[in-house]
Amino acid sequence: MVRHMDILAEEMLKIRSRDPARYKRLIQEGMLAELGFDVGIKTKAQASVDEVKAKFRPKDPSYAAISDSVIAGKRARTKELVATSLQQGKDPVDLVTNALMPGIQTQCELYDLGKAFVPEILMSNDAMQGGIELCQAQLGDIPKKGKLATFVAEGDLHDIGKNIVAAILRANGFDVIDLGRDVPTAKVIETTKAQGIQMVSGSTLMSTTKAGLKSTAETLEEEGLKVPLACGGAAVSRAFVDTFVNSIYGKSPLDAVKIATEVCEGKDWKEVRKDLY
Ligand code: B12
Repeated sequence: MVRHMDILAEEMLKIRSRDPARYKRLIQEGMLAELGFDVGIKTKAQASVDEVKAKFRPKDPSYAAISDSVIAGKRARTKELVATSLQQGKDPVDLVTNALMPGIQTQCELYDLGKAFVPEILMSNDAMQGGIELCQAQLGDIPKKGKLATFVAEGDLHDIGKNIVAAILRANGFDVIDLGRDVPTAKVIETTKAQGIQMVSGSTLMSTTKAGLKSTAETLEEEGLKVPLACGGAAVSRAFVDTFVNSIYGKSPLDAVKIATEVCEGKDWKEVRKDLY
């Protein structure tokens, strides 16, 4: 029995360095907590609402007010606060990343802990989108660095992260066609051909829908389009993405920007992996 636990602990340590998101999820699902290990991560029962809020709360008071307003799901108030910050000269990309995103991250973690519910998530998402729209409008028409498509894998309705990635890519000068969520591979291929897409960004949050990213990357390759797939989202790990061709793993929206920049400069997926991993 002890031997088995040792093997499990060793395996968990490997997962922790290779794929922290999966490690955290396994812990949250209680696998080790049930065995009584001190894993250094609070379980669902332990983390309080205040602790979760404190974890993501921006230090800048005006950013904290925006984040709080997103958590409260107040679209009009969020827009008002974002408009004031923009008038005061705050950078729109910084506002998306460091004021709006912490709000939705807090709400998502609270939901995961059973301390927020579906309507609250959707209202927070709506409030965040209101703020994002103002930030995008402020950026105006900047010369485009390349043409991209974003989508969420077939069967998956989680689109909050994909929306953030699309917003950050646009804010960094890319022309982005957003195909939405629950998108079949065939739709991605069709758009890529018809619109002259240079890179596709795919997201997924469920283990059951990860295969959609693999099939999309492989089909893009089989069709000879030379269009790589940047892959991300909480269910996706680098270890998984490295099992198929024509794909590059990224963790954050800024990774998506780095990948898109290299691809639109003419690098292929193998070169981008070498540069960014
Ligand atoms: C919000 C949420 C929902 C909302 C979704 C609303 C919406 N419009 O998106 C609602 C309530 C509808 C929902 C429904 C369900 N959900 Co849900 N949901 C979540 C929750 C709490 C947060 C997800 C989220 O938005 N995170 C925040 C965003 C910002 O993070 P993100 O998407 O990962 O994106 C970031 C990065 O990954 C990165 N990124 C994203 N894409 C890309 C792409 C590239 C190229 C790069 C570089 C980076 C990148 O940038 C983003 C910003 O930092 C998670 C739990 C959690 N805490 O993660 C569960 C979770 C994802 N849901 C889960 C499940 C099971 C479901 C349901 C099946 C529940 C049910 N039984 O009905 C349904 C799914 C229905 C379906 N067919 O899709 C599971 C999935 C388990 C698994 N691993 O398979 C989770 C993990 C909860 C859990 N612990 O069990 N859910």
